[in-house]
Amino acid sequence: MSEVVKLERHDVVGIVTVNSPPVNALSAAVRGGILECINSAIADPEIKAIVLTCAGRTFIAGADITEFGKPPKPPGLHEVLTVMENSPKPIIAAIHGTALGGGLEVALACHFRVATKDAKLGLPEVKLGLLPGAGGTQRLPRAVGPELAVKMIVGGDPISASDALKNGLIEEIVEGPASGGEAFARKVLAEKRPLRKLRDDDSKLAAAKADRSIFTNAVASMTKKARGLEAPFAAADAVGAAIDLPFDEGLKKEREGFLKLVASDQSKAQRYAFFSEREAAKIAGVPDGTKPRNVERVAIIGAGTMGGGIAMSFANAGIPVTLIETGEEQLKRGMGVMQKNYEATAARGGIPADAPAKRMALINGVVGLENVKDADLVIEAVFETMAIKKEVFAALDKFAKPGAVLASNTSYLNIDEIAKETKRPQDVLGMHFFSPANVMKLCEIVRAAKTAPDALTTAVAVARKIAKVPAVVGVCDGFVGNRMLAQRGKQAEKLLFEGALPQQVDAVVTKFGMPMGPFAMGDLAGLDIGWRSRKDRGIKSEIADALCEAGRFGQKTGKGYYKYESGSRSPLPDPEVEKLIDETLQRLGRKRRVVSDDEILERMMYPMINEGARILEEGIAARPSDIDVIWLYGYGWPIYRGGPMFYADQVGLKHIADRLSFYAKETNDPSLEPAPLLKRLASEGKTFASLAQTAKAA
Ligand code: 3H9
Repeated sequence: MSEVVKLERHDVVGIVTVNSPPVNALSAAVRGGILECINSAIADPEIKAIVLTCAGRTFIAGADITEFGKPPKPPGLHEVLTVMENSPKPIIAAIHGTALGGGLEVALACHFRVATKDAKLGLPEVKLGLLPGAGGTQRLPRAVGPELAVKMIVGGDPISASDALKNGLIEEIVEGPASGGEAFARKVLAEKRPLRKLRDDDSKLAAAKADRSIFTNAVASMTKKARGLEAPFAAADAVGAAIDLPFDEGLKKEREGFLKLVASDQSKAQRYAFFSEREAAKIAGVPDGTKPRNVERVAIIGAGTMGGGIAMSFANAGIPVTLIETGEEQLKRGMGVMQKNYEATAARGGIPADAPAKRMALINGVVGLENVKDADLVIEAVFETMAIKKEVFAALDKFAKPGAVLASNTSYLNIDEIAKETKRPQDVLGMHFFSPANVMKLCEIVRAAKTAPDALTTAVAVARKIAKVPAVVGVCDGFVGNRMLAQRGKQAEKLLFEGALPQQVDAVVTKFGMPMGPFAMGDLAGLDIGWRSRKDRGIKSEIADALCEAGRFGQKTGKGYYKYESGSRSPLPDPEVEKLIDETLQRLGRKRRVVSDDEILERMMYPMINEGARILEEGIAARPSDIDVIWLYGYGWPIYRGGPMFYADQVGLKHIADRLSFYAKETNDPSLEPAPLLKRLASEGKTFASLAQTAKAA
């Protein structure tokens, strides 16, 4: 008898229930249990119809990802699905929560599907660098037509139960999964409905068979943003096979594609990212089960770009916030920017037409810090200077209710120092959002020396609630992400002095898969900010200074490291910049040399990895995977490369340490010498990942 799947009989209906927490993934035990129970139900003469349902929070959420890369254990999912589809008795999948990946493929092999109204159905395999490998690419197009199938399989996003009903993926929306499934089974028996095997039903493929552009157009639109990724294209090919080939041949094609992807470096990186993201939500050093504080009311201070973006993140998640400014004027401006932003998104079709009004109604703009008094969580997003932050926190200490979590959105200032302004440092921490805060998923949660464990779990829980990916970091200048980025920036600038051009450096970085290179990013952020701060600190950076002196502040002035045509954000290489670099180098008595793309890549990536090693050594990040999560979700690191520390392990730490030593000498820059941790791991032939394993074993 299976431990995780049970068969019960309710007179003529056999109820097969999967109970394998947390998400009923299709482990070998679950596959074996389903097969055993379905076979028993088929053999039981009393049973006339079978319902497949799940206990716990969700229907089957997919294959058990932890089994990938290990020797396969019988029975295979195909074998189970073949028995189910060929069952002489109707099988009804009764879905609640999420039917994802292999879970939806199980449901597609059933003859009928019903779901609760909040259920979500999807084939998200591409997000793990895979394609559906248990018939999903062949059965889903037959269930919903190739256009929607391409959207779901190549894009990877699930659809709601109501969309599933509209498109023929389910037959009914039910109240409870088991009871609804059972009632539906009785209806099937009473009406003597013929068993619907999707494999034999090509009716929804006819249009695309006659006009293949239906399929190719859908693929073109879904792969527009798939730069560098293998899986979406392979998944599209497999759906194409559903249109072009008989079912069994299509299945074979799908299988080949799946096996190739599951062994690919990209999928390994994407699976690593999946688990890293979940690992990051577990806070090192905080006891399991530390309950977050209750957060019902949230206040945000500052309606500028960051504060507004953060407020929008809450409103997007349906959570009301109070947005506080110092004056009516600033508040009006901030509210106007958010309104416009929402309207532009709605005009593009990104959100429904009524969403701007609904979301703005959740943002209550007020003037005066005393309005924080009811908030359980306050997020400060005012001007980035210590004196102002201190003033705000001193006021918060006066007005905020006891036990409220007080968070600063600072991107580099010392939270310990900010916390000292209050008599409750245990409630103070950082919640560092990334710009644009309503879009970027990362939230660095900064743990100060006295931050209480439950204040930390509160910040992590809230971040997850508003669909952010939290990663806990310690206090240091720039925290994890910006501290590493600073190393890249320093090298980028040095490369210009040695002979590279902005467009050459940026091209190497974007070819690697980053959304933008350092110079295009500088132009976007505005070069005048750094210029002003250098002047304040008496620092010089000859090329950047020369650009600013020539009025080139970046995109906002139509020229910076690049030039921009009016109304366009596309950077165009500018011969004037090359001339300006040449003149600066001549003035400094330097000669340009040819810098290879390989050198650029190494000097962009390895110093950041080196800084990552220092960050780990200092305990600023608890795990290499936390650093990777920060880069994946805050800086657009390509998911198929897993993150900088994962990438370093792939390249080999010895190679990286050797190259850093080489550049340290070659460019006379001792800061490039490999960090002690990197040196040690390299000499022991180990990886960064080995640190996480050692920590787990301890
Ligand atoms: C596939 O199906 C391939 C097939 O086509 C072909 C086969 C031949 N496996 O996210 P949560 C763990 S590919 C193993 O925090 P939520 C997760 O690590 C798969 N473990 O919960 C975490 O563990 P821990 C296609 C899994 O409520 C715990 O469950 N399916 C799996 O926020 C809770 O997860 C997918 O890609 C898994 N499949 O969200 C769906 N899924 O507590 C992947 C989760 O130790 N899963 N875990 O950290 C999800 O999207 C979300 O987990 C889900 C729940 C929406 C289900």
